[in-house]
Amino acid sequence: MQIRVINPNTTASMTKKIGEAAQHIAAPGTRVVATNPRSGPASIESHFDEAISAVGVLEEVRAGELEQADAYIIACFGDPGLLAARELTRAPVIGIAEAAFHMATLISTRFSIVTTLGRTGIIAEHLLQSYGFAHHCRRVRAAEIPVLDLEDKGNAALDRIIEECLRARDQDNIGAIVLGCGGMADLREQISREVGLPIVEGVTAAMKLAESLVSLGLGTSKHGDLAFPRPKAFSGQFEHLSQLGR
Ligand code: 5HY
Repeated sequence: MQIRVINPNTTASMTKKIGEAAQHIAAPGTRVVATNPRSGPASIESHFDEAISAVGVLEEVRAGELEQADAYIIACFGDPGLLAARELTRAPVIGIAEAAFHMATLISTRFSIVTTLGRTGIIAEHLLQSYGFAHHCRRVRAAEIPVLDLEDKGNAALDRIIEECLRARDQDNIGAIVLGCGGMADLREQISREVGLPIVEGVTAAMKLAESLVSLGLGTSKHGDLAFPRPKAFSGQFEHLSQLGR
């Protein structure tokens, strides 16, 4: 099977890292195609960044449909454009936040999230509410590091994340920790060793869920709100979408 892993920001080094982490955990026979939009924010750290990145995600799903992708992963912890992306395909589309929440509640009754910036924590809280996991999450913590600090091994980003995970372990009365950024895709094993708690990382969690759905022959339902968009005229920079609908 071919799984298209979409990094919604435009930082190629992060896309490469996310793709390697996904391929590393993939089952034999699963091929990961890691991509990012050509247009959009270098990192997603606000509602504005997220709104712009969602259009890029949709363009990547449209490209994936031409390459017969068997499943899609949206590798940003805000799950930007998730439901809209599901309208464009019969294949499963998994957001890394939603995947991590599902996995964390299968191994613990309570978990905390450790993300990058406090201001993006609210986005995670909104997702916890809308996905129905709010009562499982004790706390959304922030290491207060810009997302792109994760691309430079030289700074203290990893130490800040581990410190915050240790605080969560010692103060939040939890059974697991969810890492709240796609840019942390390569950190799960190291942090788990340092903190001694199960660490759920979204990209790898989403890979296993996507493989499971494809192997079960389960895809995005086309009955109801996730049916293909209705055909209509689009104008300006979106004119090319006019022949999209079915
Ligand atoms: C992410 N931003 O996963 C989010 C994380 C965050 O560019 N990739 C980003 O901190 O909200």
